Amino acid sequence: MNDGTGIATIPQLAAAEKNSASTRIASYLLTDYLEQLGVEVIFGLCGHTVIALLDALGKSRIRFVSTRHEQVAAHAADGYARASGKPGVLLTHLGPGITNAATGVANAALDSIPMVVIAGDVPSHFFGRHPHQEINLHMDGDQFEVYRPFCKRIYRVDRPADLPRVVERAFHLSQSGRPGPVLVDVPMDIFSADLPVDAFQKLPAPVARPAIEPGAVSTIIQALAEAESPVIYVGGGVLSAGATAELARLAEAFEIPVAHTLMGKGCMREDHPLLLGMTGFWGTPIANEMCRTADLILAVGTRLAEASSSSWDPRFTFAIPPTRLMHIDIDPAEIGRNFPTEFGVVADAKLALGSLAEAAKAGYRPARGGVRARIAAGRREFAENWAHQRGSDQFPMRPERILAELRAAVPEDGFIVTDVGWNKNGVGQQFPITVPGTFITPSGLATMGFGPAAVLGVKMAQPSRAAVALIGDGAFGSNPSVVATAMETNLPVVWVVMDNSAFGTIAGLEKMHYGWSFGCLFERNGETYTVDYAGIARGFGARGIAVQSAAELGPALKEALASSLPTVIQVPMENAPTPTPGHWNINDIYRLGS
Ligand SMILES: Cc1ncc(C[n+]2csc(CCOP(=O)(O)OP(=O)(O)O)c2C)c(N)n1
Repeated sequence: MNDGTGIATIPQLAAAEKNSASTRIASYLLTDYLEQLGVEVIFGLCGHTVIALLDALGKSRIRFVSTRHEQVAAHAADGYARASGKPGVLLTHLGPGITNAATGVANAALDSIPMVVIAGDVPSHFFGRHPHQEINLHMDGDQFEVYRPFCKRIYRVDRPADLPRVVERAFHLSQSGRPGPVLVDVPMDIFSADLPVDAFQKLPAPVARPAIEPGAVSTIIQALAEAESPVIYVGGGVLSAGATAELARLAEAFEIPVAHTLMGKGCMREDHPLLLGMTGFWGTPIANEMCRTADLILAVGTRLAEASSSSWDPRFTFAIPPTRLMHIDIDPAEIGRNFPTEFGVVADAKLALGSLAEAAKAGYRPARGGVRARIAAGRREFAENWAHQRGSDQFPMRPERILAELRAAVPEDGFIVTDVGWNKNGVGQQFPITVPGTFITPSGLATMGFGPAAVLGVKMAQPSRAAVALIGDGAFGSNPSVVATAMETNLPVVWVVMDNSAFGTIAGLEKMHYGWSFGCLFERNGETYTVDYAGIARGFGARGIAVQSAAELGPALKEALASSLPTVIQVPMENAPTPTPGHWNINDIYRLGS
């Protein structure tokens, strides 16, 4: 086994290794390792760079959900992560595969969703020769850079021996601290390389979440006890940390109203008397007002981002200062970014709220007797604006009636997955959520196309619970192939398509500022162009129901939820805007010219 020098050559070593029973092809070892990590499902789309891994997956216990577009796979992995609490795993081909998936991965990143993306890449021995489908305009084998702005970490695996370490790091990082996606970019030859059978040994370490120190608890408790009109302001971090019970205990102990962001919806039962509702542009007047006039805000697990903060304009949602801000977040980068912050704590929301609630038990009881009545009156007054619409027989339907029918039909623990448009804004503002985690929405990136696909992952994670995607026709039309995937995977999800023959929200915005909706309406030869979405569903072999009157929606929903087949319910809807009690600075920017 040598070339006469007595030293084995590299090909000889490789051949010897291949023959040895102590090595195995990397893709099979990787699959075993993923099983060991508890991965049950991988969403993705094939390509020549990943079939070595597909072969291994096909022979494993892991389910592979093959979608017809990588963005769908990424959103489905995202939905799976949100509904299961485990990282979503996505598999993509190189070049157009990884770029197609980018939107879905970025969407997960901006909502702090744990995800591991495994992408095939060109063979490493062809680096420099610009092989087929390689992204290389700045560097050879450079596709992983496309993910740099939104992934927590991007890895390109340059040697087979690095694969186990990189995969372990990816699962560790995606879930630790502030969760998010991590990319593992694998030149395809590495999937087929030999590795020692025990190469994948190291498991991600169990990590204790950062707690709040006693001194910080005292500081916050004292401030809350002394404040006259404090508000607890809650973001998605509270839900992802599973801290809703601790939140309620703290709020109740001190009789403090709770307002929330879009991602924070569900942090308290909608009928909790201390719940103000959502803030911001599409929020509620009482939430905006009590936040704006609070003397102290304790923000937890939120970025204090633009949409929920009325573009940080002090006239609408937050006037900080004079309001004092204390902020608890898992990510130090979030503290102090958007407002002057009196006190910041980097901690897990569950541990922090738990410690605060515990300390509050012992403490002093402020007399904030009028708070509940004021909240109830504020919520009632706003809801009166659309109360009559909830029973409206108008057809095309009023969106409020669609929400009312949906709430009546979907069990409390069922999932409502939205997209962007009236569905997201209206549900955030008007739809009662009582079970934490049942409202799933694309917040940070606000990606049209999320809802129809994410619902697949949600249902996969929680098959025994109802999963309904409430989406616009713009979103559904952008990738109806989700129905094929639901059929292939036997996922009886329900899509309720709010059909206004338009990218309605933007159509309304343009109309308001420019008097028309050029470029936002679905038209053919100057006439409204309507699509038979229910018929499309039937074409995929699924059920399609085209609702012909408002009265038909309730029964259609019941039928769909009872069915073992996926169902598209097409609901003609008036393009009525969602009320906007807050502010969005874009409205100060548009200028009508000639
Ligand atoms: C991928 C993507 N492209 C564009 C937008 C901008 N956008 C925000 S809302 C919206 C309209 C969505 O239309 P539809 O799904 O029909 O819902 P509707 O607004 O009519 O309720 C668009 C295009 C976006 N958020 N995401």
